[in-house]
Amino acid sequence: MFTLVTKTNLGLALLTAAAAAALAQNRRDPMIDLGQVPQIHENKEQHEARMQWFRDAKFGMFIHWGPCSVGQKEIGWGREANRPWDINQHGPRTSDPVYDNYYRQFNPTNYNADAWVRLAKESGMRYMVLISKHHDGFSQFDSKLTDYDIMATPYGRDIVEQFVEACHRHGMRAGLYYSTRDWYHPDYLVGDNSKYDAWYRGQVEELLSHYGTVDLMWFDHVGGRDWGKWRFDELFAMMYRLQPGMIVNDRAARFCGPASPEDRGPISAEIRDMTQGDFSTPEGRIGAMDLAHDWESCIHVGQGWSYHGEDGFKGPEDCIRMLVSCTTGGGNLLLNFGPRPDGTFAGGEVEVARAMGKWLEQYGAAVYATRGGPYRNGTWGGSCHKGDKLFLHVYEWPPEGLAFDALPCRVRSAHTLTGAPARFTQSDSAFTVQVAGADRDTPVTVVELTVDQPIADGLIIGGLRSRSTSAAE
Ligand code: FHN
Repeated sequence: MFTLVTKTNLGLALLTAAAAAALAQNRRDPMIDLGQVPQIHENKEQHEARMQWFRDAKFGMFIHWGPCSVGQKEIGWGREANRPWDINQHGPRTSDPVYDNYYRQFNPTNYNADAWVRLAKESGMRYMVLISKHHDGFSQFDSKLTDYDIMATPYGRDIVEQFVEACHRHGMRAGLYYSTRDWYHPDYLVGDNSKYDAWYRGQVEELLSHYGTVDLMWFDHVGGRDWGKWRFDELFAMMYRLQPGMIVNDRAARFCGPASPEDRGPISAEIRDMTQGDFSTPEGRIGAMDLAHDWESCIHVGQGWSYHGEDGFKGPEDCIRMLVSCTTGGGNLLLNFGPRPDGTFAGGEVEVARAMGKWLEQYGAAVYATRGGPYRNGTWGGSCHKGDKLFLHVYEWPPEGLAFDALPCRVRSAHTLTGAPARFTQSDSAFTVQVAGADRDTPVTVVELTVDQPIADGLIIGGLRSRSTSAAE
């Protein structure tokens, strides 16, 4: 993230600095001087460098796993009790004795972090994000700040440590998910929340101190609406001190926002912008095409985020098209797997992983390290580019072929990535392309155009027109 400080912003910042000081009086420690945290005021070049791997990676594995898998209950949300919606519910919590005691049965003796990372690599994934603590409050790592953690289970070994170390061994980017929302912790949102706020930041500090390099932090909402209940300045300053190159999603402060008159807003534009993180996180859907801001769609393969048995998985072709739609729209796909209680993946998930890996072996050159556009993506497919190559990913072919707005460059040649000819016409007003029926592929036909000059990053020039009417060359 980087912010251009204009006169207006500066004035606002000065005005709210007084508010910041006043607020800090309510809390033990003075506000952190975020001007001393380079990542928060990095320039465009520094930001581009920090985001490079993420933008090139395109495809990651999300993993929702915990003792809830023992009962096939949805992680966090599977607690039957008075689900403690965290907003304005500061009263006694009703916990679910069954859900909250699954940890006593949790013994994933078949958990093999190296096997997980190998499967992710086989599927063409370039990063992984593992749940370290979900809303249910259970810590999948050896935390000195709670007894409700993996060390209290029959398994008794640090899941997160094994995961991060396996990522390092296999050259896989390691991400950790952490839910600030905590429906188990007795101090959560109680009073000024200062006890819980310090506790959860202590856990994040454990995660970012004990396991070596963490490439990505994936937060998942806070509760309540009162920005004054949280010290995000302390959180981000600590994170970047421990992991200078790490990137952060947009949910560290998500759900903060006034819901009652006494709720305070962000004490400065700087804090508000900082907590927006480095990428947005459309969930359960393909993000809208956006080449100006980084984004990542998170979507589960199974019936829910965590394990719900051996059926009900999305098919490989749908998942391949999801990856293509994210890539051509300028974003990433974080595809979620929910391991069984024993630490293995269900067959339906392994099938998707292997099929996507096979597809990427053939077409990965048209995905990895590309940038979205220039044609607006849609139900037809989408486009992306890299150097002098422009790739058209086509889901559906009208019989007469495809017609697009004119390109800002000349096409030198065109063929499918399976080596078949692609016939095209180009004029100052249109570009058309056609591939013979027998040469089309499912779930995507990928056409590679060689152009006489690179397509500018961020350029969108409209998209598919009506069906092609011109005779293709
Ligand atoms: O409530 C969670 C949900 O369980 C899951 O972890 C997703 C993943 O993006 N995040 C929250 C819903 O937005």
